[in-house]
Amino acid sequence: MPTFTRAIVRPPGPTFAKGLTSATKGAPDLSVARAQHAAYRDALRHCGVEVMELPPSDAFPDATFVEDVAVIVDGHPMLTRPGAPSRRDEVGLIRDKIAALFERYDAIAAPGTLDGGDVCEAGDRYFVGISDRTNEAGADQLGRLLKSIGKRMVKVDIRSARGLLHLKSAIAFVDGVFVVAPVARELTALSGEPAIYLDEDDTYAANCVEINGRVLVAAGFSRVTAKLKGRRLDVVELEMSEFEKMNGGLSCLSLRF
Ligand code: CIR
Repeated sequence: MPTFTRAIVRPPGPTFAKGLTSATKGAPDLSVARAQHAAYRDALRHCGVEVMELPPSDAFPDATFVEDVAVIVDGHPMLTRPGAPSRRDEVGLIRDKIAALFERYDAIAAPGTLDGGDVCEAGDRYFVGISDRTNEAGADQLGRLLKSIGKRMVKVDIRSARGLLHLKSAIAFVDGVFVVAPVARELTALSGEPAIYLDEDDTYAANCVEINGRVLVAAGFSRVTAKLKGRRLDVVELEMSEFEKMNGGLSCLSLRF
């Protein structure tokens, strides 16, 4: 696992409830979402990360999910081209920040589409979901960047996995093993990989994040917490209810590098 020193975040904006979602858990409460986001930022700091906060967006309800608009591999940023048309121009909100932080950056070009939520780093391999949001052309463009810096891409077609938005909606890579929700169990790209398997009811918690020796995980999933603690991991639980209502996982609220 790389050491992370910084993270970019964007608190939810006033139109947050108008974002894309297939969840049936009701409308999110903006003030609760903001409080949950503040606790998330505190947790990042607790992991030793400097938090860089971008302003909330009025125009883009899903812009709080910053992970989807850029992928940073070993200091090499790649702006994405989100698969959802309503999110495509969110990239423009982060370009200046990336340009200010890095000497150069790449960008996914049409007809490629790629959401950062489909990119799961696992050491020198990057598992990239081919989904309704990320297409082959987008994955191939990221694959070329990865190859140029000695990393390998493993494509994972998740289009047959029912109800899965992104690859990382169902898997994470923590402590050198995959955390896998049942919906991802049959994905052939993952067969033979060491894994912690979760129960169906714990699917949402599969999207956990390891940062500098700690693991951030959604609160309310005691079986998952116990499995991670069983590996002697320092687990930090975070309330995520309002983001879950918008299909957002824990990882998508930050860009870590
Ligand atoms: C969307 O549908 O794009 C947002 N409502 C949720 C994006 C969540 N992103 C992620 O899991 N990486």
